[in-house]
Amino acid sequence: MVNPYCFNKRFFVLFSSLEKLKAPYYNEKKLLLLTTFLIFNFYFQTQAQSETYPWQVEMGINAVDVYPTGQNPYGELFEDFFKVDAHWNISPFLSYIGISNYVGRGFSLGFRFGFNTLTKYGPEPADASYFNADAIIKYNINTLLKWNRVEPYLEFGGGYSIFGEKGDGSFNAGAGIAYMLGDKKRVGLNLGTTYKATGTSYGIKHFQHILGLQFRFGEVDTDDDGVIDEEDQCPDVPGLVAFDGCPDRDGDGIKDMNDRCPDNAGTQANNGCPEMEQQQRETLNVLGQVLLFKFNSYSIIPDSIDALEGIYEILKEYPDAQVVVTGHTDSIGSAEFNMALSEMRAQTVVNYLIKRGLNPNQFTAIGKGETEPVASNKTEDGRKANRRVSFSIDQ
Ligand SMILES: [Ca+2]
Ligand SMILES: [Ca+2]
Repeated sequence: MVNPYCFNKRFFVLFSSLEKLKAPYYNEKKLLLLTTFLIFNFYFQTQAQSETYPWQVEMGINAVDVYPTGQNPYGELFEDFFKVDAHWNISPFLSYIGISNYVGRGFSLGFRFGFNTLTKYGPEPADASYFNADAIIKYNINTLLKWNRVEPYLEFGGGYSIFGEKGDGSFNAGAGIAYMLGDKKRVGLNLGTTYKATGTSYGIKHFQHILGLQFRFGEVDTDDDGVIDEEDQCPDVPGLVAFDGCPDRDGDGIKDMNDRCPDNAGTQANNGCPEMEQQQRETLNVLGQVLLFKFNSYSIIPDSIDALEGIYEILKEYPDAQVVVTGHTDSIGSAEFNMALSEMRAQTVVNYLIKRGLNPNQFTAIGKGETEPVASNKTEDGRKANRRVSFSIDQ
């Protein structure tokens, strides 16, 4: 609950200082001009920093009270502020409308228009129409408080009010509180009051209270992916709701930023890169088996290009795999010669794959010479099986 006494006292101090501020150069029109200038200057200098919903329209009812304004013949500032029945002119239907735009750092700029029918000036009966148009600079205190639904605010600005036939500019200062509803907090209930200090002798100082609904909209979604910028971790790249607006190009359930192979569907365990199936590992080794080199040479015979292409086709799908290519020979010739030869043959295969465009950092070429036979070197078939290149994949 707001303690009316504290509320009154605090605002009395605020408005008293405003009055003092104005006293030496009591020229409302200049002040109004200055305020308007400051608002627009501020508007164009402020870098627009989007809140979730930068636009707001509001509408509701207003009440005008000329009594607690410190203006003769009425009461002192804030005197009988809550004497609703006796002093307030409440317009019981839609009687004000406003629009504002968030410009950053808690500030919004806007306009508010209202009308009313006045039946009393304080205790005195009256019969006058009322109209107001105000330019507002609003500061949402919740920018500092970070409360969930309650948004207290302060506002300042300038405006023009017409009482019956007479109109006058005013310097305005107000405060209020909004209570935001729903999951998205796009709709709020607003209760506020504004003191309008008119300047000239025929102007009438007054308070205008408002009670209305606010509707917020205009959320920015730069990449148009349905996740607004405010909640979008990748605001400039279309993405998925499940990944806070970040993309998963290969659709493997691992978002691109965490995916070491963003264009190849993979597994979580392999950081988004595909895992090579056992069958493909075996195929690689079968192809390594049919690779033929010239006798005592590391040059591949042209007939083996198909096998090399087969190896390339498999490995290009696994840009993240570490591949150890091992050359082997049969036992004909010296062990040292075979060791060197096998390593060069492995390197020949790696060179081919790199030339085809695979990543050099994926490959290691080693030679095992005749040390790891898979068949007997005593038969031609056995020796043929031993002359091979094998592949070991580490992911
Ligand atoms: Ca977005
Ligand atoms: Ca992915």
